[in-house]
Amino acid sequence: MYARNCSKGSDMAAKPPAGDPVQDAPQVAPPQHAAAGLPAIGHTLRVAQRQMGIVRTARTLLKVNQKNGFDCPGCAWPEGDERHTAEFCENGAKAVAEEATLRRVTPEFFAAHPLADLAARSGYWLGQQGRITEPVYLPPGGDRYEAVSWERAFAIIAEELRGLASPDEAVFYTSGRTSNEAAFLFQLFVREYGTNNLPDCSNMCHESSGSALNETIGIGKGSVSLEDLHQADLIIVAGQNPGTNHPRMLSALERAKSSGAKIISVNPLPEAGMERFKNPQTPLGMLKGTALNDLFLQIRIGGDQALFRLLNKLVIEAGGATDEAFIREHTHGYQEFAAAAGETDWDATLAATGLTRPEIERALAMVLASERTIVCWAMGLTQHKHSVATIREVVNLLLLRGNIGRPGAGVCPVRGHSNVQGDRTMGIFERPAPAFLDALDREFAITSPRTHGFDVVRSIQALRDGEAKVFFAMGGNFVGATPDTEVTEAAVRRASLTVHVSTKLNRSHAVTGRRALILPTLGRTDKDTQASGKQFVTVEDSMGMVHSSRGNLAPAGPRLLSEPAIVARLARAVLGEASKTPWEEFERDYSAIRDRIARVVPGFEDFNARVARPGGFRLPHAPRDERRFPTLTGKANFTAAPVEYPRVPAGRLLLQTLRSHDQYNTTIYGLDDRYRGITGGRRVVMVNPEDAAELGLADGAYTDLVSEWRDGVERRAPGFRVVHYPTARGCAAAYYPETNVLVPLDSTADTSNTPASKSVVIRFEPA
Ligand SMILES: Nc1nc2c(c(=O)[nH]1)N[C@H]1C(S)=C(S)[C@@H](COP(=O)(O)OP(=O)(O)OC[C@H]3O[C@@H](n4cnc5c(=O)[nH]c(N)nc54)[C@H](O)[C@@H]3O)O[C@H]1N2
Ligand SMILES: Nc1nc2c(c(=O)[nH]1)N[C@H]1C(S)=C(S)[C@@H](COP(=O)(O)OP(=O)(O)OC[C@H]3O[C@@H](n4cnc5c(=O)[nH]c(N)nc54)[C@H](O)[C@@H]3O)O[C@H]1N2
Ligand SMILES: [Mo]
Repeated sequence: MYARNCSKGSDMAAKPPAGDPVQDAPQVAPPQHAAAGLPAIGHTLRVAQRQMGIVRTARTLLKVNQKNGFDCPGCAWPEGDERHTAEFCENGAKAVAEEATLRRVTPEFFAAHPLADLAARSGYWLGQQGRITEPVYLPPGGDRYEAVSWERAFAIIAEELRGLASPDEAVFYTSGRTSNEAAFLFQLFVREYGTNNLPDCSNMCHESSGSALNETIGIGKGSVSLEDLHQADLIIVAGQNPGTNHPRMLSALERAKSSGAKIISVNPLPEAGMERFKNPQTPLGMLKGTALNDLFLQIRIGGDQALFRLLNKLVIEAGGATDEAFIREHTHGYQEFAAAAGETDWDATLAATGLTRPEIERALAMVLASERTIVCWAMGLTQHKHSVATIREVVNLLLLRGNIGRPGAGVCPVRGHSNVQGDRTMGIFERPAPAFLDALDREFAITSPRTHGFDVVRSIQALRDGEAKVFFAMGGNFVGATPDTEVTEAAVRRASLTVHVSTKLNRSHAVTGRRALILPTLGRTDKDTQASGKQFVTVEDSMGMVHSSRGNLAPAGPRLLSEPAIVARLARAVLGEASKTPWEEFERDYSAIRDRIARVVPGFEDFNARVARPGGFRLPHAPRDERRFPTLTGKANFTAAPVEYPRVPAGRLLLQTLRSHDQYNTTIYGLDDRYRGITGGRRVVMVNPEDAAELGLADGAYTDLVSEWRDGVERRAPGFRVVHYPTARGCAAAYYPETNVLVPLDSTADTSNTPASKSVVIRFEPA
């Protein structure tokens, strides 16, 4: 079979569509070797003032991550116990500015911009239009959205949901900004309605971490706190770009270094933040900065399982280097693992890493010199076919030397969206644990469905195949963030109804079912007042700390509803009198929701009282707290999977799709990627100069990227500027979401089913 798939959607177009003033014309300078510092502050204030003006900028930025303020809608990195006046980073400030912008998208805007116009715009342009102020509806056959009342909007959804042959024909997606309160109500409503079809952004993000950690240590969350990072001897940062995506993490790494920690970073790219950090909180930091990396391992994409296996083999062979008491008392499967590690073929495995033996030996020496080791990771480890096996191999390394469940040591998957971890804790999951459903059923006298629901990839397949007909999104940008853009967009267009609860416009609003609704909602920075008075919500950070968040700005418009209010009203419209759940009370007073969470979700006992304490509270974590491992064996499990790595045919490179410095996932803040030296455009492909020479790709040349997959379908992203860049040999890098069109829907990680968006085999064709 051979088919040609040339992208037409605006997010993928080679040139901006006619009428879209955003010009993509990348300029290239050498990459930088330090992150943050003065330029970051200037940049922050410029971006913030452009969106919010001076007064609002000051009022807003001073409240970010304060104990009486709101949780930054940027990343999920935790706040320390002592807070600075400015407890935010450049990219957190951009996330805040995007939300607290003074620009507005009103019903008049929709009257002036028919759907076809929205569909022709870039994601950047859509996001720049501002906050959505009123619910709008696209009727069947309509050419544009029109204003609609909330009552009518909920009635339309109820009519569609009630008309389905089965509740399993509806899909309810969640992005990771949703608060604990909203998430808990959302999953309750969806289960009362009758389905577990609760896919979320986590399916595309840290699902591989959850799968690997659940199996090996018995809980799918990280085991370290900020204090642990400060106390570590060795921190390995693998597959993560904290300078851009978790800038506040650099302060923690700096502090660890000042107490003597060593840092190894494992990455195909030399990311500026890991090279040198100029701490904006200290004068000396601003001037000189701190070099963070002690060792940079420039791994080949997908070579991490091989690297960690080689390290493990060497640790075992070193003799006396393993923590025998810990292994005996707390682990299972050591003998099998040691045997498998012993048999590892050195040359083939080393080739997969792209590293040299001396480099591995330097890393080994650092591992052996460390009594307290932490491994941090993000998307560079989770978005490959063999991601779950890779993360299990990371766990093996930590188990060998007893580096879990003691201070300064452990696993640290660094989460993305600010409440993605909390949403999962609240039950946003297509494969919920029976114990969770039992507790939910007991509390609300309902019968939750027990069959597993659809994750993100299965949801797209179900929409494509007509198995699912209604698509409802609690935030996010489903068609922008998911793989195989053309397949996904066609799938979503088959729906009878698409609904988006959103703060701002994005591509998903332009790709609709037969009917569509946009429901505008409050963001983190907005004041939330309900019948019982001013409300706050709660979130859980990447390290299991739960704390409150309260916005202080006048909402973007008088007709916005909060997410809990939207779910409560939707539930009443859909479930009617049959539901005995007190939805009205939940909308009136969120502490009533928290009382229920306290009775359903373990670790939230006495929730309202404990979250009232400044800084909040830490959720229990058996491996960290008591070296107890609630796995199937009752011990921490060594696992001995065969070593895998991507095979790339001659003349092809392995493409990773990643973030620039000026974006938050599909929200594009600007066209620059400052640390990588790229400005004014996003359609670039970074290629090692030696590979480029072999492939005849001159710096500055324009090329189409064509992905090759076993289904024989040719996926093409046209018009990328070649940038010679110091990435590992055999590897290439380009930005997401422009390159999502290249990621095949069926190319996913084993077990976790996460799209393999960091392992795309591509060839180049002159544009
Ligand atoms: N400003 C900002 N902050 C964000 C986000 C944002 O878009 N903008 N997104 C948020 C979200 S949802 C998430 S999940 C996180 C994402 O945070 P990251 O995971 O840091 O994001 P990516 O840009 O995808 O970067 C992946 C990193 O892994 C490296 N990498 C790629 N392939 C491999 C590999 O095979 N092996 C190794 N060892 N490394 C590899 C890349 O070179 C890059 O440095 O950030 C969160 N924070
Ligand atoms: N190729 C490729 N694809 C990827 C990735 C990759 O690295 N490469 N990364 C994946 C990852 S890690 C993730 S997490 C996903 C992200 O997937 P999503 O979470 O679906 O995408 P976002 O771009 O974060 O969603 C942005 C939209 O959320 C809405 N929004 C913002 N704040 C709020 C709020 O407070 N409430 C509500 N209701 N809506 C709000 C706005 O309308 C905004 O346009 O993308 C994944 N896709
Ligand atoms: Mo993410």
